[in-house]
Amino acid sequence: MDRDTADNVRRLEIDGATLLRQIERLGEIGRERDGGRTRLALSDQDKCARDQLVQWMKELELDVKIDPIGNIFGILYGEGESCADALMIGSHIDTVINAGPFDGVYGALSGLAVARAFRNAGVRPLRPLIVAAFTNEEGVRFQPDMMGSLFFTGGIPIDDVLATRGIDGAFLGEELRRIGYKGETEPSSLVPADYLELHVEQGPVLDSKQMEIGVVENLQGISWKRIEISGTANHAGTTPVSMRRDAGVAAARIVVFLRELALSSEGTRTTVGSLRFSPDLINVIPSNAVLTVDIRDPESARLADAEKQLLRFLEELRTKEGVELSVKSLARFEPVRFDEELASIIEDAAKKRGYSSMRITSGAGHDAQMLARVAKAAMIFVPSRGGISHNPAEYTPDELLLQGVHVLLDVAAGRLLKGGNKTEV
Ligand code: HGY
Ligand code: MN
Ligand code: MN
Repeated sequence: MDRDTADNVRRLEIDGATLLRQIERLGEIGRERDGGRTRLALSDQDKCARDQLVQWMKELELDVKIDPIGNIFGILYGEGESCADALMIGSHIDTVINAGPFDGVYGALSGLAVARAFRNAGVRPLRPLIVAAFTNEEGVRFQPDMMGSLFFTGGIPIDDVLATRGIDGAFLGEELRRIGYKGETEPSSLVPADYLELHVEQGPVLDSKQMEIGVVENLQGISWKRIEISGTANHAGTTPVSMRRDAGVAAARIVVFLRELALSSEGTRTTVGSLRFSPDLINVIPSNAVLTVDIRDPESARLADAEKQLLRFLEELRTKEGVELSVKSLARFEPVRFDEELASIIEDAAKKRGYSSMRITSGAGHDAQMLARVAKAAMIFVPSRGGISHNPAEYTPDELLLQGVHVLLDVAAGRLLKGGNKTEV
């Protein structure tokens, strides 16, 4: 490594105070009364956070680009203008309802912190650094999740995206135009060589093992479905069980079936997060029930088997309860393995900083799983206290947040100034 590079690398420092302040500032947008925040994709609150992120990107004189689904990119150019050999550091700033402060935001703002380290040190990278915030990672208003990065990597056509109808009846394309984030930038012009994403683990593994850094090797497969059950409304008092076509009981049997499936499996996780009856009245047998199913497994075959078991169960239910059922797939992503070279560079960087680290599977979905389709992609985790996330109680101490971004800086500096990692540069 030549002397100049070594000097450049030594001059790069994360401005931790600004990063923590920006995380706090975004956490104020969409505040709920009990401490959480809600910024559903393409909502007014999401727009507010987007505007704030774009302003911070402009303060760093990054070249801000918006693509047709509203993905936001801030570019710190290298020696050339082409992004073909760029390093992208990204995540998301949309949230679930009543979310914690770190999910997504931590990774997007840490990318900004790396760009700030270069700006503050007056160091120009050899290759461009692109900071990205992807649209609709959560997928709770518009399905599927990771929609922005799925579009960016060619996994869903723009017409399908724009025509997507949300759970509130809004059309994605109209919402994108309403908040002023329907951009023109051609995604293919920004596809990077490498992609890094820093994220809180959102699960209990690192915290329970007192590990400081998670080197994410793989990410489990995801299957989302919506099931609609049609029965017959009838009087709660007069109708004998034998005459009932009870959509409510059918839905409840599905919930219990999925729990039993998870308990009897080696690693499948199942969740019914949303369940609605109608007419939803105390003395009327439900004529209709709509529920969502979230099935996850790191093993592709086991995930497919779980889906088959569910469909078989639904067939039996149709006869047993005399109800009609329709099933709509909302998301289906195979398990993903991340780039081993980048993972070992992350591991080295953690070790050289003296941080404890372990290899880990991501239980949550992330934009990195989509970027892995087009670039060398890897993720760095920091612990979530008690494994809590998608909950206002989501918490990671400042010191651990800063350790994560230091590892990110070291790996990024290595990729942007040479081919190795910061400590080898
Ligand atoms: O569902 C997920 O894992 C992510 O939060 N979108
Ligand atoms: Mn996330
Ligand atoms: Mn999330």
